[in-house]
Order: sequence, then structure tokens, then C-alpha cells
Amino acid sequence: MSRDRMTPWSNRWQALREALLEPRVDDQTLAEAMRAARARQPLPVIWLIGKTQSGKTSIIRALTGSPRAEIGNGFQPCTPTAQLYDFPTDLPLVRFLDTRGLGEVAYDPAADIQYCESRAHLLLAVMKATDTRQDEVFEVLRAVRGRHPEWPLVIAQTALHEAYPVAGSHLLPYPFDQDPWPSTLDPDLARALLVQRERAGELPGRDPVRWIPVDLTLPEDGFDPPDYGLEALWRAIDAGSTLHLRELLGADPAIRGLYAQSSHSHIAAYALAAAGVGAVPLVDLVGVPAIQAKMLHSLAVLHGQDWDRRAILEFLGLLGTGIGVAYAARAAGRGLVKLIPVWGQTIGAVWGATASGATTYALGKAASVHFNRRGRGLPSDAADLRRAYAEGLQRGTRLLTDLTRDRRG
Ligand SMILES: Nc1nc2c(ncn2[C@@H]2O[C@H](COP(=O)(O)OP(=O)(O)OP(=O)(O)O)[C@@H](O)[C@H]2O)c(=O)[nH]1
Ligand SMILES: [Mg+2]
Repeated sequence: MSRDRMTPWSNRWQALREALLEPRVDDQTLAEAMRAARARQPLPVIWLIGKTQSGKTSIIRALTGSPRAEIGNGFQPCTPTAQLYDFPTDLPLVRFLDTRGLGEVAYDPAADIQYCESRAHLLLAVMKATDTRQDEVFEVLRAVRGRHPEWPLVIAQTALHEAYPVAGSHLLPYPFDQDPWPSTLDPDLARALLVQRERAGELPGRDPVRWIPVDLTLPEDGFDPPDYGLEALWRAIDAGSTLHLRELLGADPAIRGLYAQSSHSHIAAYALAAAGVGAVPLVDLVGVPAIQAKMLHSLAVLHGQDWDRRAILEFLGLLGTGIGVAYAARAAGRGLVKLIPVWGQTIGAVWGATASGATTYALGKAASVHFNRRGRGLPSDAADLRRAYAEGLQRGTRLLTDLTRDRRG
């Protein structure tokens, strides 16, 4: 175990203060350390398998909220038959692997399986609901799940409206999570969806296949809502994997309401880097406090806030009061660390990588609340920061426990 992981919390607070006020790590070293931490913990991979024009890119757009053009430009070649898109581009949290040319040329998934072999995963098959010729896709799924029965499989049935009568509209509320489907569902559409499922036959694998009808249109197409079925797709993804992808990407409405998605993904990326301390020499050298200091700085920039000595001291003062650090410093010497309310709460519950990551996550969430309020000209107070920190610690612990375990496993 690295020295950093055993540092008492009161010393960590002191170290954070120093890293903020007297930084000793230059930006370039820090950037390299972040890259090293990331390389150590490969990104979770969502593998999209579907014929050309089946709607793969549309699904990436809907899951990440990125514009199509940005995804198109962000694709990088990966294997001879797949390209990848890392999201977010600057500090990626997840990797989408997109198969190419399926249905047009003979596709051999061997190289893509091999690429995915050691990475945490989700298989996301994509097929147009009205396209009955999916044998080749099913064959690939059989091969992949035969080799990896543990990989969860979600099959999205896309472009539903192509089966609608002229001027038809989406049935609301979304009916496909009811069993049986309601009688108001268009019979042609219901038939198309069921035929496709029957043709799949028995697909191997540990968990049942999750079939999710979606229609991910553009606003100008005039369908309401444009992301029909997205909620169900997220539920299936989260039920199938332990990666908490929705939360990780900040696509959870609970998170969207509180923080801008961009600051959320920054926080998650820095938390993951902090969780890598103890695993990579360069990251160890830089240490958790430097990563946290860099995160706070970049959050201030994202929120358009000053981050000079005065602003830093103000934030530390409020946060310290909020989470009881002043008390911690006094109590630590007498062996009363367990009584520290929030800052020390992780001590019996989690340790090591998760604790470093979770406290970084919590710190980022508290800072977001602080910057948010200041940005709106409102006072930021210790009680708010304490709440944000406590909630962040809880969410961060859950997020990172599963993520770092999955990545090791
Ligand atoms: N209405 C509707 N259109 C969709 C849906 N998914 C995709 N499309 C449309 O179908 C076309 C192809 O979608 P893409 O998302 O680019 O499909 P793809 O699988 O990435 O295609 P390639 O990259 O060419 O293999 C686009 O015109 C999309 O707007 C959907 O769920 N509903
Ligand atoms: Mg595409």
C-alpha cells in the first residue's frame, strides 16, 4: 500500500491546502500522470454491433449528448473492422467501439473480440425494427456471447416510426416496459418487433437478452419525444452492467439538474485518476492532493470563476467548516479521528483506491455547488458544501467501488 493511502485525513487536508496555495507539480507532469492513471485503468467499453445505417451513431449521440458531427470527427481507427469514440474527448470516461461494414462485407469478429477481451464491457446490438435480415448480426452475437457469456447484451430495435402508418406518432407513455404490451400498440409495429426477436432464436449468455425498442430522431423530424425509449435503454444498460454508466456520464437527470454535465465528467475523470494513485509510479509521485488541486482549478475555469489565493482560501474556509476539518485537526492527535463527521466517514467503510477517488469526487461536487452559487451572485455557505460533499462521498464510493473492481476483474 502506498504511503499516500495511509496518510491520516487531517494531513491530507493540509496537503490539499498546500497543493492549492503552493503547487509543486507542474501542469505537464500532472497531465502525464493523468494519462498514466488512465492507461492503468482501461476505459469501460460499450461495443456497438449492428449493420451499416442501423442507428449506432444515433445511439452514441443520445447516450452522450454529443452532436453527431463531433462523434464523426472523434472516431479513431481501432481494429481493421472497428473504430472507437472516447467520451468526453479531453478526459474520457467511456469508450464506444463501433463495428464497421457489418452487412456489407464478410465480418469476422475475432479481432474485435480480442481487443475487448480484457476490458469491462457491454454489448449493445443495434437493428432497425423493420429490417428483418439480421442473421449476420445474430451470428456475430452468438460467437461473441459464446466466448463471453458474462458480457451483458442489450439489443436496441431502432427507427420504430418506419413501421408506423402515415402521420403516425409515438405511443405514450412508452409502452414496451408493460407486459403484455397494451392493445393500443400498432399491430404492425408489434409484429415487426416480435418477428425480429423470434428470429434471434436462443442466444447464448448468462443473463437474458434485454430488447429495447427506441426511436432516436432529430428534433426536425417532428416526433415527440425525439429520444423515444432512451430512458428504457438507460435502465437496461444499468441493469445489465455494474458500471453505473449513466451516473458516470452525468446523464442521470438527478445529476443533470444539479451540475453541468461537463463539470460532472471532469469530476469523474479526476476521481478516477485519484483512484489510480498507488498503482502507477508517476501518479504516486504526483499524489492525490495535486490531482484534486488541478480538478478544482479546472472547475473554477469551467464555471468562469476566479481562482486566486483569496478565492481558494474562501472555499477552503467554507468547506473546512462544513465538513468539520478544523475539528479533525485538533482531534486527530488524540486518536479521535472516527468522530470527525464527514471527512473521515470513509475510514471504516472503504479504503485505498476507492477512498482516494471518492473523496476527490466529493470535493469536486462541493466545489461545483460553490462555483455555481457564486456564479449566480449568491453566497455559498458551509451547510450547502457539507451536504454536497456528503452526497458526493456516498455516490462517489458506489461509483468507484464497482468501476475499479470491474476494471481489475
Ligand atoms: N427515426 C430514426 N432514425 C434513426 C434512428 N436511428 C438512426 N436513425 C437514422 O438512420 C440513419 C443512420 O443512422 P446512424 O446512427 O448514422 O447509423 P449507423 O449505424 O451509425 O450508420 P453507419 O455509421 O453508416 O454504419 C440516420 O439518418 C439516422 O438519423 C432511430 O432510432 N430513429
Ligand atoms: Mg455511424
